[in-house]
Amino acid sequence: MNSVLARAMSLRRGMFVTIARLALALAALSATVSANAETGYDAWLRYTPVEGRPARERYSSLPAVVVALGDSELVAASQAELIRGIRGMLGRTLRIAKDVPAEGAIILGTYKEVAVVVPSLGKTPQLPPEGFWLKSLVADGKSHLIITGPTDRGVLYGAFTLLRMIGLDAPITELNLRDKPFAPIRILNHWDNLDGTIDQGYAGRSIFWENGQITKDLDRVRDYARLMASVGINGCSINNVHTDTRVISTKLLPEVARVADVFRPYGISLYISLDFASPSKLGDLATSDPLDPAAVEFWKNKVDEVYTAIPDLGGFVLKADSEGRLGLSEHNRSHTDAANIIAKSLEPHGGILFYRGFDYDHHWDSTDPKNDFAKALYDNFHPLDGKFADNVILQIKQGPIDFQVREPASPIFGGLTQTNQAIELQISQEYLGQQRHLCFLPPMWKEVLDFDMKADVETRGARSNTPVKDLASGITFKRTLGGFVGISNVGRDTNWLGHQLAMANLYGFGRLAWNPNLESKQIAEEWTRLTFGHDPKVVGTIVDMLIKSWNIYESYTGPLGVGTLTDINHSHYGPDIESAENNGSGYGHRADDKGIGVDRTEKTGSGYIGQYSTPVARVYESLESCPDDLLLFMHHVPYNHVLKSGKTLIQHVYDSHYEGAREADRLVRNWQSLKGRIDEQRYQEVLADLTYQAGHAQVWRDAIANWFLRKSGIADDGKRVGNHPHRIEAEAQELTGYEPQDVTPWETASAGQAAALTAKDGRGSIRHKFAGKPGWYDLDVVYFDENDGVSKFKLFVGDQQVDEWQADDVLPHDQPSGHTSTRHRTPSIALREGDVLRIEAESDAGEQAAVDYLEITPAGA
Ligand code: GCW
Repeated sequence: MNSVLARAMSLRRGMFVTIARLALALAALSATVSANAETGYDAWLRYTPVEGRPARERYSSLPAVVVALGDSELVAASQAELIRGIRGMLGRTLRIAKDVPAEGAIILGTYKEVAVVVPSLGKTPQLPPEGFWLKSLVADGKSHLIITGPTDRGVLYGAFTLLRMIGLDAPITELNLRDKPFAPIRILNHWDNLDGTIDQGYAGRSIFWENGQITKDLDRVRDYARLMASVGINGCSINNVHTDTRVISTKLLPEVARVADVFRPYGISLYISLDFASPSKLGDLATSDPLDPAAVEFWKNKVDEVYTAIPDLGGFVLKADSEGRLGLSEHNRSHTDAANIIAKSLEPHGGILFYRGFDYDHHWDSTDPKNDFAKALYDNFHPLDGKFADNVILQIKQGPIDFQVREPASPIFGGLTQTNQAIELQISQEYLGQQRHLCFLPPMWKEVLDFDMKADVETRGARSNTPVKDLASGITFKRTLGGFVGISNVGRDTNWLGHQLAMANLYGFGRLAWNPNLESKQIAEEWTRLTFGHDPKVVGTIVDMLIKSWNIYESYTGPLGVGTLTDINHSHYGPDIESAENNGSGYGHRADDKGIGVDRTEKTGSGYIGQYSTPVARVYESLESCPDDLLLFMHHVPYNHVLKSGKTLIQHVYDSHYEGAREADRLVRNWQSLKGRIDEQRYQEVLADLTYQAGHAQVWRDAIANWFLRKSGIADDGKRVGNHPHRIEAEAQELTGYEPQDVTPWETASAGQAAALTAKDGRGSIRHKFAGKPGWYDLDVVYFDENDGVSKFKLFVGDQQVDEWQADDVLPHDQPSGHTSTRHRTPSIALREGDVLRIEAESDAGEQAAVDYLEITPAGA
């Protein structure tokens, strides 16, 4: 951008020429900015011109000068961001002044700094350190806009808020806006490995790591820091909790410090995930026993060394003794022993230890109904309440299992009165469609955040009102630390998360961490306006799609709190209904031929419900009062149990799955109604994602509906399940080079089988003779796009080739399954009775160009 300006300047031929050139240069600049923006890279910080927006004139009074007081890097970053944002949105380049000029200015600085230069500022509002105050003020006849707060972080959040207001067409005259974060902890965790891969990453490789090193070019990290800061996130861990010990090695620390340098101007404190076994693995000690004096010494020295490299490190994240991690139990020590030793070393540096509360030693045992994975966290940590050091935060997933499509709020939130806690929300859509399915998460998060645990009912009786957001933020029991941790999986894909619309979750997490009282709809609307502009049709359509999307995803996956019903042992992506049964994973649903669901009652089940306060437990314990959407989480019920809707459980499963798949289809059409109203690149990308989702929603629907039909033996009243009149099973057609093959698990392929190309030369065909009436038809080919090769398909009607495509997606499996099943649609082909439809395919590597079925439906039906 500077070079554009410089070139414009060098062409100076008198003042007017210069101005004209500059205007051109700026126009070119904003054109480049918006052209870049439409890849999704700029996310909600696009800063596109307000030109043509009704509110444009609102901003004409904005001062032309900006002053950054003091020497804080954060205030300087705020100034740079304001210049950038205002240039983008208003086409004006603010003048930088060192001191308050002889005209009105935007003045950036902390309370103290501003009071010195604008004595008439008067009494400043009482705000926590990271709060801010945007104040229009006339002093000595000059109209200033003051962006201030108790600390420079507050100033930064104030600057981003002002930019957001302009982006949203909000008025900014006569401002007197004060705001403050709900909680001090608002951080993101990344599960990035040092080799550049990401645990549960779906959008390319790590932005932080490559080949065991921090990436050379940190520009992307800087832009990520801007995105985080713009929604008030103040900390970020950059390596997987399944840690590579080297992250704190003497050799790597200077590298890690580079990331802290990039984060610093944006108020993001760096956090590092630790390996509990570092004393032995890195320090060559005989033991990592947390009470062994040598291990204690190791941690002290190591933590001092880390702080020498990164003096403002936020602290550490530790996952010990969980999911097979080496931990304290092998030394016969408790969680507090482990946490407190490290916390003690952190204390002199003001550092915090996040101790992950997840998955402890409760292995599913079908012979012991009391042994319930969902109970593990409470059982392990409730007895330790009050024993953790003051700088330890117990980091608790929103529900007691593991980010399933619907879970109740984890009871431990209400069970700790003397321990710092933070709620962990997963932005990564691990069990929620892996950023291939649209699933806007704030509505789900809000259900948990707003859930009243009635945690102080013992002391306050019926007046108890303790929503999870208050408990997790430390408000209820007056803890100084607490708040929100988001698991994020941004990668190097241009649009960060792989799906353009998934960025709404990152935005939503930040906004809710700042203020969990915001409504999901407001968040969706803000995000949509900032990301796609203000066309009412665009805003209305996208907001509606976002708000419905979680329920849509839920309705074609796991119903009524039963779990997502995905493959729990590997990819966590497509359907695999029995994967969690009989293997100790603890995520299962205990289905038999009479009913389904886990009995977690106190009376006859695992007793999990008893971990809630009495009034909450009472609601869950009784079948009558337990909300239907969590029914199968709390109870084992027969298939013919009648729900509050009046439907039987089994009919609800059938209906909701058909409705969900239909809604997924509707999402495509909603999106298509926006053609021409948003830029082509993002339009096409989202269209491709939604089209895929609609196909995969059918795979889910059929898998679950068919599985329940077989298990329960109860037919669908609507006669849809197991009944597909338009479907042509590939394995039953005339095959050349192809052979019928069983698909595992059976429910993930139509009729349990596919046709797989087994011929040695890798070529084959599938033929079908069309017997319908002449007309226009859409032809769907449902095939398996594995991650181990790129097979090729050609479609013929008679001798005429009508389509071709490649199976070049990278879906998470190397076999035909519910993860790889995908659909190709050839729209509107003219068919006549007797036509021979032929798929000619070439297999590649291990991918056998397997086809599940063809479906011929009247065009556009
Ligand atoms: O859901 C599981 C994920 C793991 C993750 C674990 C955790 C980093 O499948 O990839 O490990 O949760 O939260 O620690």
